[in-house]
Amino acid sequence: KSPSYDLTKFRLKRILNNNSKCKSITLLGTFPDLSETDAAIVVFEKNAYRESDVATGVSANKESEPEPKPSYFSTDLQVRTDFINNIYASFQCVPTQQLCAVKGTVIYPATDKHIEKYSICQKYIINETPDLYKSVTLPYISTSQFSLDWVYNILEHKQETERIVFEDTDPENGFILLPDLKWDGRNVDNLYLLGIVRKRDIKSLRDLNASHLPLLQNLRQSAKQAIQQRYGLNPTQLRMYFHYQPSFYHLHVHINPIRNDAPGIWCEKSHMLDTVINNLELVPDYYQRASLPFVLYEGNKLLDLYDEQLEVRTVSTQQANEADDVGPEEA
Ligand code: M7G
Repeated sequence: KSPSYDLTKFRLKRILNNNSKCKSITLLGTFPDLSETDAAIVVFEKNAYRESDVATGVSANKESEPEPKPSYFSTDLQVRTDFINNIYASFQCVPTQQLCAVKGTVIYPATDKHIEKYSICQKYIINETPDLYKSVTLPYISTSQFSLDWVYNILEHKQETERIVFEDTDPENGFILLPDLKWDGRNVDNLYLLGIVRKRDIKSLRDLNASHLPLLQNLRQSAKQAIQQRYGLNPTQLRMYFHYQPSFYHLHVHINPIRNDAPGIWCEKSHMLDTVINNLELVPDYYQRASLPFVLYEGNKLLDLYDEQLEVRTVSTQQANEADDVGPEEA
């Protein structure tokens, strides 16, 4: 028998996730009415806009229309002005009640596995100096990293050969261009290609120096040409970038159309190929001298190693507390 929920009786224990992009919040708590101990997960999610709700047709104002459909532009709309500056204006709008509905999802009783699934793991950003790279990151990635067999299979024509879009076999400056695992290969709108260099001794961005400029310039130029010929995409519509840290330590460039939010285009992880080339043109050993920020996830062994050195987790809690301490009355 389904329990009868009274959402207003929900008692919050912890926020599991707060996603500003999806406009959703995931809460862990209890319904003391039903049980003091059984865990409940409540998800609130703002609804996507329906195009029919922004209609401005005259029929809604006609007296002959018995029940006008709810519209944002009805007389019920409450508007508070944030500011008006020259040709720009910002408002807080509260539309008619029917349009304010929020989707609620409840999982009750929730198991530990549900709680894990609905929680985000903590992430931390660290600023990796060249010394930290040598003393912490490099020893770690030298002993513990994902296998590169799939990369070598591509380079040796053992796998995915028929998927190759373009190949330059030059041992120094050559590369293979082919669809990323994430792309279905059909819809050019979400095209996602990888440019994998032939040379095997460049682990990541960190290893790049001015001697690699011919390779990077060749990759940039030839990949753009090949993509224009094959897919009709203008070179100025492409984003080409490296990830730092990558998951796979064999140099490769991610390529996708700028108009599409490809999975994994996080600004904290991406370094544009154009910028990398420019940095190396200006400073030949830029990436051996630069501090490079990167993100560590809870559950990653490298996080434990950095925590021993820099107390990454503790610092972050202190900062959070300091931020919390500055309440509105003290600010
Ligand atoms: P990354 O920057 O090392 O790691 O990129 P990320 O996954 O954190 O972005 C590696 C890229 O290689 C990713 O975009 C993967 O989707 C892609 N990829 C991974 N594997 C195992 C394969 C594969 O077997 N074939 C192809 N074509 N792409 C892969």
